[in-house]
Amino acid sequence: MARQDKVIISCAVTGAIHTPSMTPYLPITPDEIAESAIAAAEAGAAILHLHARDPETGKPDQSPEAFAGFLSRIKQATNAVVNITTGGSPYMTVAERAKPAAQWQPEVASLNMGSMNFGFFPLLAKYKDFKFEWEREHLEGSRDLVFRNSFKDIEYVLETCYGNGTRFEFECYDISHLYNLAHFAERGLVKPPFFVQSVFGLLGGIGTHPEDVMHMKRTADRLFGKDFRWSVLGAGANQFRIATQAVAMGANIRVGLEDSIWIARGKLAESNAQQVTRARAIIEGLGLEVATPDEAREMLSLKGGDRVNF
Ligand code: KMH
Ligand code: ZN
Repeated sequence: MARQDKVIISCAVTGAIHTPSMTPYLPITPDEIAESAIAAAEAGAAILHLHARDPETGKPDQSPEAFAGFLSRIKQATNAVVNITTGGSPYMTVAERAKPAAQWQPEVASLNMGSMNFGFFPLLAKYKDFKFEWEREHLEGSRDLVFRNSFKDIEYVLETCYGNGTRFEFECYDISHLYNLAHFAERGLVKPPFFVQSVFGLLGGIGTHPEDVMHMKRTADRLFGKDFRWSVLGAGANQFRIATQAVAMGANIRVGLEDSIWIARGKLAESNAQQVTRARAIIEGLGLEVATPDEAREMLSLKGGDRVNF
């Protein structure tokens, strides 16, 4: 892993997994997403990972127009790097998922590096009442949900986005996804430095044991040497324990309500900024410094905030 003096905080503002009935603090409308993202940037997030939702129902919406309601507002109000999801929702096709990043040409887009079962149905044990019918179906349907990211799907995202100078947050939910990234690197279809986002704790992906985190780093070190920047996210209640371990090991971290709606055991996070503030405290508590957006651009070789299409 490349040595680094500064730690990048990414904030994933709303995502497509949590639903409105789980927390009143999930940003849903374009205004809410913009305000929450801007506050997260002010709290120290250098990168904003963004999804869009239907403003009436909160259902994930991957139309490019759904992103138009907040992208330029965020760009005007912050210097943060905008990262547009190509994961969308695991229920969508890759062609649908890639559209917003292809159109808006952000500095960073996510790129999911392998297929996996994606089970969030265990949340049905916790949540019984839903404001919108789609929420129950969304959870129930994940018993039989494969988040499809075949080699052809990954090639498709690369073909539609790489030519725009967009670079990637390579989302790796398991060790095999690192090998898939190494395969694309070998073919010369992706260029270093690789921004590897290791995801821990989703049902269908790698677990949350400290050994899982160690093994992810060991494997990435062996495959990519100095050619990668490592970032880590822990899903759900594991978010800050994993973030702390990872920062101590030299990683960057991702937080945000996409990944966890909690700030402490049984206590909902009231904003993305609250989680970013906690992430900052962890980094500074370990004697390290938080990277600014421009430092993140330098570390990840990004094209610059003036070269996006919004
Ligand atoms: N929901 C995260 C665990 C994406 O947007 O590309 C994965 C994610 C996918 O962020
Ligand atoms: Zn996402």
